[in-house]
Amino acid sequence: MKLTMTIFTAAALALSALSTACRCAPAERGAALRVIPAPASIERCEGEFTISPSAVIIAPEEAGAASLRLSSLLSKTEEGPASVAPAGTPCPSDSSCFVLELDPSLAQAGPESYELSVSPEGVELRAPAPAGLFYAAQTLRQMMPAEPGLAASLPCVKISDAPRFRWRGLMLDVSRHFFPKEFVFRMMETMAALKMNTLHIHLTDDQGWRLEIDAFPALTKTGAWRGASSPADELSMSPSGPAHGGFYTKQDMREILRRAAELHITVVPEIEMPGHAVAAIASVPGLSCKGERLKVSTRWGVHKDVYCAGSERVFEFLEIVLGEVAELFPGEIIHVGGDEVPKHNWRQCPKCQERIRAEGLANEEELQGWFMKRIENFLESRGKRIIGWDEIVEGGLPPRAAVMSWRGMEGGITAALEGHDVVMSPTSHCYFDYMQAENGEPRRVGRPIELAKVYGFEPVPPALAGTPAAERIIGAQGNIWTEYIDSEELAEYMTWPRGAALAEVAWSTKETKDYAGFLARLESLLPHFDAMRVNYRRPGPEDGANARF
Ligand code: TNX
Repeated sequence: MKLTMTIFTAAALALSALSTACRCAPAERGAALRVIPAPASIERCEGEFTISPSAVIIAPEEAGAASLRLSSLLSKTEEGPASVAPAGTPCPSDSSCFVLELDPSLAQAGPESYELSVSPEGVELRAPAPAGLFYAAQTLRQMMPAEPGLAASLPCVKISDAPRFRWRGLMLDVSRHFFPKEFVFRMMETMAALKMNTLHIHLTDDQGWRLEIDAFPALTKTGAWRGASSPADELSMSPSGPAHGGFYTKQDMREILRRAAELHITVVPEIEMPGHAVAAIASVPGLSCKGERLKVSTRWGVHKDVYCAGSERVFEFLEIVLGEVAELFPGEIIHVGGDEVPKHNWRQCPKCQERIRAEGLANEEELQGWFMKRIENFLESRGKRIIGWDEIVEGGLPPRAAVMSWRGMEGGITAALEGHDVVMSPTSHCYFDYMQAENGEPRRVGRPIELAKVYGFEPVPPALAGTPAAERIIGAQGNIWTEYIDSEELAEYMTWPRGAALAEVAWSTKETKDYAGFLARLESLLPHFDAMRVNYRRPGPEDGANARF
């Protein structure tokens, strides 16, 4: 055994001497690897690496998910997973080896960065943190055939990669239509394959409350269910069809969070306030200005009934709810909504008017600002930060709040100039509930946001480019609102491949962006979607390389 090892080590040394001599050159743009999002830097080297059926993964324990992922990727279905050996194990001579290494000297490029080197004698994945190793494994996955387990060879390359933005998000609206946890797992798997790292889950709205709250069982007993509404036109303001409902128990959410952690995804829960709150108002007495009994809404759009800003009961309620949410979700950020809040009831409400007087506020806009600041204060006491839709800019931003700019880029620009973190998610490029082409789509919702349009999105607006405020733009997000998305199949169809275009917007450098190249690489990604049984819209002639929007 010792002798074999010595011979093997000598052979490996000889090979590594060869590999240093191996010639590498920067990859031509068009000849880039078939990987989405495009890595920051790729060198193509001579030769290839052949994966043997007995591949061994040599990895430190902390690599966890990355090594498991690689092992299931390399496994032949009949043979079970490839073996994983602890760091330092020498590569057996009759195997091909994938060596994963945590290397703190790479820390400067950030925890999600990685280096991947494929040479004839082996594959090396190096990163400063487990997230980087996980992304290196995702890159390898796309370099390999979509069907796992086939004998394969990889072109020799040296990749050095890191994300442009730290928030690479998708928002899933589970209120308008509920999607079970298994669907959330699938969505996160697909996101992770594209190096997206933030799932914003829109848990409450007028049409349904979707998270169990121990202190208020009525929120899900009543608030998670809406009645049947009279059949209406497909795109009417009413959710036509049968009663609808569902919710996540705390246990369900813990499972989602466990999966998310394995996939290096942060889950940002959204608890909407002060508007989009009819499901809560219908479930717990005393939350609205007028105090009348409402039903969980069976119509879409903006509702005039909102939480009463003058009532202490509302803050007691929200603090209990947010306290449970803060305890359940490990991420630092909680989304508190803030969009589309009609001020009509507040104008008529003596308690709201008294609050305006007592707090010395100028008007109802400032009352919303005061509301959000009070909530921020509470959440800060629980170690959390808030993010809200860009309307929260109008009433005066809470000091540490981040902003999600949706009505355009303006709210985001103002917030960034004031020193707040901003996620860009404008309706012009990022609304995945809007249709994907003018013709032939299953639902005609919104104006078309074509694949090329999403790909062309630039999260840093010209007004900020080159200024220190540009650093405040922390990322981009696609939003899957589900008023008209009532099945898992349709949700995936609307999300992919536009989500892949957005993943590239958020990860890749501005300089590597190239729509024609993206389309070519997409051709190799779609079989991976097929293998994962993920539905998507196949790009049509209208999405071709010349498409410009
Ligand atoms: C606006 S985006 C909304 C949502 C709707 C969406 C439909 C935002 C903060 N509010 O409540 O679902 O448009 O596209």
